[in-house]
Amino acid sequence: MPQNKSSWDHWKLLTKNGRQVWAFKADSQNIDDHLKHADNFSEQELHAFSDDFAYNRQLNPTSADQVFRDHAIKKNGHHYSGDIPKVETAEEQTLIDSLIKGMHYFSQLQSDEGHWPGDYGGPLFLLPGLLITAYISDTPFPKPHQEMMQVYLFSHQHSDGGWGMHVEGQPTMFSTVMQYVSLRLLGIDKDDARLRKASAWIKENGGAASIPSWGKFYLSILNLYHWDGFNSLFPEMWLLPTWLPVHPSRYWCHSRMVYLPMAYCQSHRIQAVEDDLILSLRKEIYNEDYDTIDWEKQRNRVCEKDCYTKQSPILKWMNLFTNTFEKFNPAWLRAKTSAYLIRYINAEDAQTDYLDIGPVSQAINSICTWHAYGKDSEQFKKHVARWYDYLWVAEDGMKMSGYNGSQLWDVAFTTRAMLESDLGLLFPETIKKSYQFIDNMQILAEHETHQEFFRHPMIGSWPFSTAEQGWPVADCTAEGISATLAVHKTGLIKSGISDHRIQQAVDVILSFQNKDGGWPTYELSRSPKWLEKLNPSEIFADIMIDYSWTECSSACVIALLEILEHYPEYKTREIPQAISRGLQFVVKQQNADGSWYGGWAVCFTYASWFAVEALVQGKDFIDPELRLNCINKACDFLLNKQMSDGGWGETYESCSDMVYTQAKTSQVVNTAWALLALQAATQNNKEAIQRGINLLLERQLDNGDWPQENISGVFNYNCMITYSSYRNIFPIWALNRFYQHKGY
Ligand code: LAN
Repeated sequence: MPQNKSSWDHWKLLTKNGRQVWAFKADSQNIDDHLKHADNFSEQELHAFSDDFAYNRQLNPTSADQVFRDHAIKKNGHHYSGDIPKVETAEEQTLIDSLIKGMHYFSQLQSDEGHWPGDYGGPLFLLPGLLITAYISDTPFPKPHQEMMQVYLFSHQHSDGGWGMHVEGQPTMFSTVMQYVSLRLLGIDKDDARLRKASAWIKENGGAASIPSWGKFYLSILNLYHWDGFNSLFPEMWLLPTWLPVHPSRYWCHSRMVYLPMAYCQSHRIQAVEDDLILSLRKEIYNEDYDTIDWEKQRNRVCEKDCYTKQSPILKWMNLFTNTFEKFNPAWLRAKTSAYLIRYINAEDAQTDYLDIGPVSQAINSICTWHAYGKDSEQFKKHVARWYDYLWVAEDGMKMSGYNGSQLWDVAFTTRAMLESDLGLLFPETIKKSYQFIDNMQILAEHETHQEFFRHPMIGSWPFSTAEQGWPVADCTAEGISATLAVHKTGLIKSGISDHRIQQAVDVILSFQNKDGGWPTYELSRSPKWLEKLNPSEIFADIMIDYSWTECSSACVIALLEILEHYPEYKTREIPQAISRGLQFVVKQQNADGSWYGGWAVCFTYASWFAVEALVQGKDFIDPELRLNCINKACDFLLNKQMSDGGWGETYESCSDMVYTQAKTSQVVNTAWALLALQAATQNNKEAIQRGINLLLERQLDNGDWPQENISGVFNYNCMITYSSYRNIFPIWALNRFYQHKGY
């Protein structure tokens, strides 16, 4: 329910071509001027934040993006005045009314440039990274921002004093120490009751010495851990020949781009100046006397609440070597390494206009740039300007987003969901704006340094967020194509994305297919799977190389199938071959129980939907018996998991435990995925489908929205991320499919 409070109105989201920045007391739409009134506040106004943004994580730790949504409805809200098709049966009329209400509500949230801004929070280790960066570089955020960050950090504290790795997770050492330190950097007194509880949690669970490696890194930067306690990343590895499977250019791009600036920081042993706060913190988070800690002994210590991926014996051997090397490393070699690292960091900054690939590297690249060029340098200032692209205001306070947004992804899905039936055409302006946005987000040029710094060719691709962020993603390219074709099919648009550009996108998709037939996320798998044995993170799994995934593969297969239909003359040999190999990969990924594991959302219902959709549409490219068998098994699996109220519901534990984990109550997003799969399978499951549809209809709110339930997204098995638009997109899609199939 809307619970708008007066200080919510002090914050306003400004957007420009997909860029999103929250401004304090903005009086214009000028995004470059968003800090104009950041100093214009009274103490009273700041204090009101903690009342107005009061948040009860017991009710649901995943926030519902109410601030943005309330503002958008206030600004754009209007009654639906278009047609409402009149039909004979009451059931069908109810369905149509619900769909129109759902699409009308969601259309009002669309930005002028055509995307759906939204909360992309969830992980709790991101904001601390940025606050540590702000502290060491002495570049504090304006007071109103700081106050809102405090609100957020306290909003997600558990009653035992700790914090989880993500908003729904159980407390861990990594997260609890990170939030504790952040709150202290934000000026909260150590005797604050909430912080005393947190400090007690830390000490009871072994103290900060047992923080996992990423925490050791951040604490070392703050001069709260000794660099000797951090297993060396062996920065010199970057100078080894690139054909070696361990060369970092072969890592998954997210790991590569995080370990790159981390290696720079380690190579210089960057650390904050020892001030009173640091000295005091050393007493607050350790059980031991800080000065007596034997740091080398701490390197492999990990609090058991945090440990998700155990260090392998090979990694331990390798650490022995790299830590020893670190002691004897000649200065000239270090200087050469460091020069290479900063050159690479500069290239990534230039290629992404300082957004960098994600929130972790954005903050750490900022530290490197500050260290290399100083606080007054242009490079550092450009970094600081981009900090704000990663901040988001919701009813739980100000958080750091998991990316600079999910812009392209949400627009592509929404377009496809709405155009699943011709009811979507009742919203031509929404579709046109979406198309315009998709048009603007396609990546049309290569960077000068793309080859030198290991980038996959990307002309014609689509990114997950915005073109200026500029990292192409395989399945985002697929969704970009599918959405474009869906719009072209309607005849609504006369000119825009040309055949040539679509074919360029197809070429990119073809170039992304792995040897195993599947599709990865951003780049081909560049090393064998055994490299995973060197995963040093302790808290994430499968981060070392870019693997093939069921969802990414299915999305690419589906896009290629659609291309065959629209462009039957294009690449007549390669496309069918790629499709068959892709489908074989998908078949291989199926579990014995008929499900597929989802790597990027919760979880088995998500991936099973993608896989079933690909298998259904790919009927001419796979053995019919095999295909039918896989689809039937998948449907049996899904039917088996249907809950008594007709819905489906999984929790995030499905992702981390890799076992289907039933939620206490059904979830609209899981229900929609299961329904999309079952309906695509055109099986005789009418009754089950009808019960699921009824649940979606019942759960819809009066204003056309659906409630925000459990967190939907995930990465690296163990960290969850919010997709606030999923609660609208997928119910609309599933209902629209029901209408299209005349399922009533
Ligand atoms: C994303 C978001 C989108 C997601 C899909 C397109 C949905 C997926 O099908 C492929 C993988 C991809 C692109 C993806 C990869 C991992 C990301 C980038 C994220 C989940 C968003 C945030 C996450 C990133 C790794 C978070 C930063 C944290 C670190 C541990 C570096």
